[in-house]
Amino acid sequence: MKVEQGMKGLLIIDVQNDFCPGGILAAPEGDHVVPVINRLIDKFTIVVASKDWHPRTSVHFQHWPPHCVQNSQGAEFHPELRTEKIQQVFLKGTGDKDDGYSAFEATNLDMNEYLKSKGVTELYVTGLATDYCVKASAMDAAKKGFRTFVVTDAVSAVNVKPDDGQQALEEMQAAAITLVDSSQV
Ligand code: VGL
Ligand code: ZN
Repeated sequence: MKVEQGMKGLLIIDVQNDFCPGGILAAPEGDHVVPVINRLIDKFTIVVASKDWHPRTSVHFQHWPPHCVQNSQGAEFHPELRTEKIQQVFLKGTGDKDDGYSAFEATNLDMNEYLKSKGVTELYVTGLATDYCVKASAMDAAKKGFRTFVVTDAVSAVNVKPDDGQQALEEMQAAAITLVDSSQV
């Protein structure tokens, strides 16, 4: 009998210049995720990414310094990310009243439908930032029925408060999301 094998998808959240050191809303160690993600990419047949993609003015900027403005240099992927391996980019936070923390809120394409149409049942979440968009995306993935993993050495937090990243990981675990190290993938 053939055992059904779940298709694994890699989701790379917001590995953009503005969230890396030197950027306007940096996760202090945001660039550390890049080599880890670059190694993980080869273990997946389905690789997708999100971009925070805000208009020049947005209610979102009442909470945050203006970042990841559409077509700006800060909204570009980190220059060392292996972007040629990314099969689809999902744009989120694109409206002027839209925070768009979760990649499932992307407006250019429905990510849930895309991943399901590719047969993805297990989703491995990586990228920036642990305490905002990684958390929101992983929580939505679990709600939408994906077996959801967060790769702990492939995510990094902004840490407005010093333990925000750690708290986010605990909240995700409590929501039946599995934390794994990249060596376990
Ligand atoms: C994010 C804060 C504001 C993120 C985006 O990508 O985690 N955080 N916008
Ligand atoms: Zn944003």
